[in-house]
Amino acid sequence: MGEDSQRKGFWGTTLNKLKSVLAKTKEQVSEESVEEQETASPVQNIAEEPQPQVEPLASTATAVQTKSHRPVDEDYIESLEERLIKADLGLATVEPLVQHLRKESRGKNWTSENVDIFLQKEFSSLLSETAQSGLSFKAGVPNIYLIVGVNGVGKTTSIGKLAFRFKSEGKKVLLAAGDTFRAAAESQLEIWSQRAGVDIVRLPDGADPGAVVYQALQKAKAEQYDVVLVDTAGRLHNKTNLMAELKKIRSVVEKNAEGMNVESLLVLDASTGQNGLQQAKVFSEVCGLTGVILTKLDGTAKGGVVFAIAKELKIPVKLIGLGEKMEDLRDFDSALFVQALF
Ligand SMILES: Nc1nc2c(ncn2[C@@H]2O[C@H](COP(=O)(O)OP(=O)(O)OP(=O)(O)O)[C@@H](O)[C@H]2O)c(=O)[nH]1
Ligand SMILES: [Mg+2]
Repeated sequence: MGEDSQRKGFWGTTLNKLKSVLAKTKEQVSEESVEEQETASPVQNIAEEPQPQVEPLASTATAVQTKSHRPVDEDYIESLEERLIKADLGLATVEPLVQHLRKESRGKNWTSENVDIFLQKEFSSLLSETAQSGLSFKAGVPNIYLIVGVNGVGKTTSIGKLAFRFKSEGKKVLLAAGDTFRAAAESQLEIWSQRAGVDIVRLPDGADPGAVVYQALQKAKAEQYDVVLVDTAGRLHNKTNLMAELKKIRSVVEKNAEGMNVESLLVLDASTGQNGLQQAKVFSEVCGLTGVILTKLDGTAKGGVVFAIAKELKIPVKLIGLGEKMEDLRDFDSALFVQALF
């Protein structure tokens, strides 16, 4: 089976999974939202406004499809608007989209099928606001990928997956254990380095992450590594400490990566909801993000926040995580992503 058909197979499965969530009662969905809130970290609470209840994006399309002969009147548009907001797209994205729909459909006897086509076009054009590309890579110099994000989103796992991918492509890969806040985090990265068969720079527990990154960059230059993947903490004692630490890591990279290719990638859990936009804003100020890795799309993934991130911050999604295993990483394909919503 070719890569392409494998991906289509995946999206088909994902879509079915998303649709099956529709069968859940509203109560179940509410319970999950409460659980998510309870486990939120201090940084995940960056957004102070109340978050709308999250619903799978596919429910929007399915709801539209089941009423396929319904005329598009004001009631219809209002209920669609509500669903889009619940699907994590965010008010700032939904309002202009719905206004555009009103304008386009006026006097044309549209049915919900026309709306489907309209939405597909709109979603595709939202994602095209950022140039869609995979990770950048420059041959002959170390390529530094700084991996950031709040705790538990999948940073360390994504590094393991990336290490495996680069290694399979024949690249010389080094991991930097920059999450020195928890000893377990470094051990977790060490396990990934063994699984992927790549090297790691790790300093004694509690070391300065800036020193880890410095040492990794020196080693990468001296020993001609192609790739350095830098793990970072997702949680410190508080948000200010975390941001100060990331700033420091970033400045160590800037001072020591002359001529190298550097990317700062934000890892986002697909089910985070609109809070993901706030996370992207905060991390973008500190680390100048070049892309997003959207993880956990294998679950009852929503992921609608990527539209808001593309629209407001112009940061592209570059990779997606589809599970916990080494090979569960794919390049983001906006056409397939939009298709999977329908
Ligand atoms: N289903 C699924 N699980 C994932 C994916 N990516 C990561 N996980 C799981 O999410 C959990 C957290 O992953 P980590 O990689 O430890 O997350 P982290 O961001 O490094 O967390 P901290 O180091 O605590 O900040 C683990 O149980 C992973 O196996 C994914 O794409 N799909
Ligand atoms: Mg980690």
